[in-house]
Amino acid sequence: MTSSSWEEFFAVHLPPTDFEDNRSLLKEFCERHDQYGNKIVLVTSGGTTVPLEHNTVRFVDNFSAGTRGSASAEYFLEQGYAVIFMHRQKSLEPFTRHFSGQKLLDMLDIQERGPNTTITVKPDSVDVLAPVLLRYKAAHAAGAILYVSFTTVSEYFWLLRAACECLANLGPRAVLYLAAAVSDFYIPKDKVPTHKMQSGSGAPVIQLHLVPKMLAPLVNLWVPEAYVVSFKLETDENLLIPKARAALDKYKHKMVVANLLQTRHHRVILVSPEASQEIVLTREEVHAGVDIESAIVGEIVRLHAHHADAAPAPAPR
Ligand code: PAZ
Repeated sequence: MTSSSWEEFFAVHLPPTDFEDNRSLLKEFCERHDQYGNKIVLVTSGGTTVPLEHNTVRFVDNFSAGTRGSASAEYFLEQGYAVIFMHRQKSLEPFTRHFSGQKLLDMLDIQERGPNTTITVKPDSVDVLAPVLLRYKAAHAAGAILYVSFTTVSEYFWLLRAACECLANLGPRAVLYLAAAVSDFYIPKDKVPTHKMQSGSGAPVIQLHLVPKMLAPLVNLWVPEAYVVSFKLETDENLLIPKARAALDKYKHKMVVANLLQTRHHRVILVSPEASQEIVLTREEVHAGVDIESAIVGEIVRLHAHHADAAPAPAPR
């Protein structure tokens, strides 16, 4: 498998068609919150795709429902952060995640009386819906959350770099919480066929190339003062901590949240250069619907405060 540099990746892969619109939204959001001295977190969420055809019928996907990212975004908002929620299109989103599938429709009643139709929330659903709706309305009224979405790995990288360029001005007030499951492999643009692959042409041979490691320029060049948290997903327990430590040694960022696919919703390990801390939900907590993201975000917010306090005062602009 071959790999290209990150510069080469951006030179070869053109920005997505809605890129300039998203860049303007990101710029406006960061400038507005920077003016008030707010903290901003970039939460990435969901998996990226690698298209096998330009007119894409098939693609390779990365596993992630967006549970981690969408829940975490809500807890960062609760802690007073402005949130850029950069997510895979159609993956879980903050607030609406509580009512996925048929849950919302099951909470409603409908009465048709002649020309008047009334829709009401069932009395026993008000207590469930109201707190989420209130937090949703408050976040939107305050302009505290911006949604931007990606599908392919190339769209993800273009958005990630654009968000970093806008966040750089915030210096240590910015947090990057990179929970998305990003493909390590891709097919270079010139090797992707234009049209749907035909079975009549025989079994296709597909060579995947290594995606350049964007964490290196991100930490060193794009947002050198930010508090950067990456995530490490493994399926083999023996690899988890060694790989998290190796990432910290290599990229010199602040934290790796290590998790196993099988247990990710009730156990994580926060690995930092100085220490490692396990967070485990009890059986009762899992049963009661406690989100592990509440504890993860709480700890990151605490450590970020130290990071921001320890940073030298910003130079006047
Ligand atoms: O989205 P989800 O809740 O189903 O899963 C979250 C996760 C496992 C994708 C995330 O915690 C994570 O580890 N992201 C990084 C994955 C990676 O190593 O590429």
